[in-house]
Amino acid sequence: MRIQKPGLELRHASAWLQDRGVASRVLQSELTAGLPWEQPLVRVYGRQHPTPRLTCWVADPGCRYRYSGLEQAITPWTPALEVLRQLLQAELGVRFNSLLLNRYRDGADRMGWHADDEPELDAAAPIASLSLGATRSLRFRPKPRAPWPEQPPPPFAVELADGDLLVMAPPTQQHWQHGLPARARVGTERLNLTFRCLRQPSTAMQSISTRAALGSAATSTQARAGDTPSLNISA
Ligand SMILES: O=C(O)CCC(=O)C(=O)O
Repeated sequence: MRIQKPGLELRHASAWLQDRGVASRVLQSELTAGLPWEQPLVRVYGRQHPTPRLTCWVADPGCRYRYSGLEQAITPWTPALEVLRQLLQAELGVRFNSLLLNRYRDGADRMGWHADDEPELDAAAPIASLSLGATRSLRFRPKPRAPWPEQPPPPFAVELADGDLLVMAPPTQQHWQHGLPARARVGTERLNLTFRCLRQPSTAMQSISTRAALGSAATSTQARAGDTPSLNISA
């Protein structure tokens, strides 16, 4: 489904993973158990807070991820993540060189309002977001200072369920913010994977300090072609 608003272009494909034969539950378990999840401390208004979720930065060599003076270690692509990257690249015609994973342990974990608009990101490339596990609501709101002709468009939300793909195409990050609020009644985990294109992998850094208060992390990315390894995530 296409969602178009002034300055925003999204594509939401329900059960995208399942439609490609990926067993989402198996994939979720593999990623949950197999990745070196971190809960970094970020500085917000001079005070340090643990991010209200776990994160993992997977990237090509040189794609550095930095926030609040800390640099998140680069985790190499696992076979499963490489398969997902190849699938997305084939579908979207984009080379992704990095991937931010967010792990929301339950409905209390969240992500603050932000836009993925760091200068290190290739602003001409889309960000591809895959969801696994619990359904959560991703909210969008227009940036206050964007050049809206009259009234800014109203905020809205997209419900992201297990296996869904959300493509955020340019110029969405330029004019809109997004965030994932807490949802009290959710008691199960959700993973979100955002595939990104970093413009200059060797010098790329990311700053997420202000979006961190309510939750946050986020970054940039890009990729390369190669053999698609097989793995045990087929349905
Ligand atoms: O969890 C989500 O769906 C949103 C993740 C996000 O906004 C980000 O990684 O920048």
